[in-house]
Amino acid sequence: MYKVYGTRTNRGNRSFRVIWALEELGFDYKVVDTAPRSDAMFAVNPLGQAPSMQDGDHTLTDSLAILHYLTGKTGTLTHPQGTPARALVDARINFVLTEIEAPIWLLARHAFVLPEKDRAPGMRPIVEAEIARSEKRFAMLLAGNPYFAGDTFTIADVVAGHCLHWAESANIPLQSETVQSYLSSMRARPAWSRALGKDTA
Ligand SMILES: N[C@@H](CCC(=O)N[C@@H](CS)C(=O)NCC(=O)O)C(=O)O
Repeated sequence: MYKVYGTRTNRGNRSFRVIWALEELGFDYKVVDTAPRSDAMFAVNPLGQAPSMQDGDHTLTDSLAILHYLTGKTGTLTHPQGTPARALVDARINFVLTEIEAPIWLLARHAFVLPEKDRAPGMRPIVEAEIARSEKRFAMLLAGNPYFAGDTFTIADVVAGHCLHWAESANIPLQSETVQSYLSSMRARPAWSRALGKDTA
């Protein structure tokens, strides 16, 4: 059984990506409720960051590395290395991490992660403008498809669904109807509800 160190909340915490993917893949797992930067988190991740995951004697860190590890077990939710389909999944993930996650993380760092003395004021309008721009580009890449990387659900959707939801949780309103409707379809997935510990519809 996999042990995820993090929390089931999807209000930003990246452990939700791992839990959601575990639910999509139908793996047995348990969540060990562990706060970032707690002693318990430092015990399983030298950076003290969530998430971390144990598979037997092995401890894995970084949400994306863990997603790739899990998909490597089944060959599902992504495509084989060395194929154009895989390159598309990876490109979409990189887009989300650099153009959506990075600005939201910057806002979070200067709101509550960094020590108060290191926080810069005035981040919110800058970040909102960045996200507005990224949303337009997201909608353009989605191009009317139900999924972000090709015609099936992949870990690119796990990362995208989580980050878009995170934006809303951080009170960054999503302005694109296309993006809103994509996010609704991700939230409607039974595995999303199960990942939150809710009954499935
Ligand atoms: N690239 C890492 C980032 C992990 C990360 O920054 N996690 C946040 C919680 S979502 C955290 O633990 N922050 C506390 C800190 O950086 O000190 C990943 O994707 O797992």
